Amino acid sequence: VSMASQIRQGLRRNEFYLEYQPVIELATGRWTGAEALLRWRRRNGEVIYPDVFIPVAENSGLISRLSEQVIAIIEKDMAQFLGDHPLMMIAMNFSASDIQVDTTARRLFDMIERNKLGSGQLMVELTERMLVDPDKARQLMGQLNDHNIPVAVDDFGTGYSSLSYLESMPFDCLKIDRLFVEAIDRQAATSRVVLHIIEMAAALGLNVVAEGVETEGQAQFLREHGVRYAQGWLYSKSLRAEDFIAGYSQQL
Ligand code: G
Ligand code: G
Ligand code: MN
Ligand code: NA
Repeated sequence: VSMASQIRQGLRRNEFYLEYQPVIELATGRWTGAEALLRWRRRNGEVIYPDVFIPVAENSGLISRLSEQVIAIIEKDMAQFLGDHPLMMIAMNFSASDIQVDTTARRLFDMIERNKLGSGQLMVELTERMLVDPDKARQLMGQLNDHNIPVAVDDFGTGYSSLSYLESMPFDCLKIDRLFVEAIDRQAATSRVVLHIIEMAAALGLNVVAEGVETEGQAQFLREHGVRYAQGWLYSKSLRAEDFIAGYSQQL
């Protein structure tokens, strides 16, 4: 049986769910929101990660159904929580196809409207590598901006974007890939690259989230250089919705 038909079956059986990795403010350690990360638990108990099934879904025309599921799950898990906590923000990952056709974006607009969520309570992440069609990307980002949905460039540093290219895209936020965070305090040359990324983001007026923060040393370095937000195992791994909400209440 092909993985594509297993994904179809998984969709029918509601085997997909989301985990939420807290995003924290580096200055205070307070949770400001989360990134939603898709998971697939098959009947046999096996958990499959998006690195495995997203590419298959992309290549078999199933990705928009998965993105639709993601929006439906965020609504079920988080609409109430977001309504009660108007400063909280949940980020979802778009795939390359979600840029080509605006179906996913429109479902997101409907969900936000239906739940009367505030400006900036949902964010969309696009990876650098998806930006191969700048006109399409700019068009989608314009639509998202019109609906008060901030857009983050994800995995920043792993693609080929130049400063001028980034500047031509209406991003609100830049997520520093964890490969760069890992190198802080270990590899002098890569640490310097992180500093360039931070400076560039500041010049463009972008919020910065550092990903994959695992040590207090990394957090210290990022704080000292003006990075405001972070996610990573130092703070929390990704959590089931109920654990995220319980954890949030505890840290207040
Ligand atoms: O947590 P982790 O191993 O699952 O995430 C692996 C990668 O999969 C991340 O880089 C993330 O961008 C991607 N990913 C996670 N959830 C989703 C999703 O809902 N949709 C898409 N397109 N990608 C996702
Ligand atoms: O969208 P994206 O590529 O950024 O998804 C985040 C990925 O990073 C997920 O696979 C998540 O499980 C993983 N991750 C989150 N925090 C950490 C961390 O502190 N260290 C490492 N090595 N991986 C992390
Ligand atoms: Mn992401
Ligand atoms: Na990332």
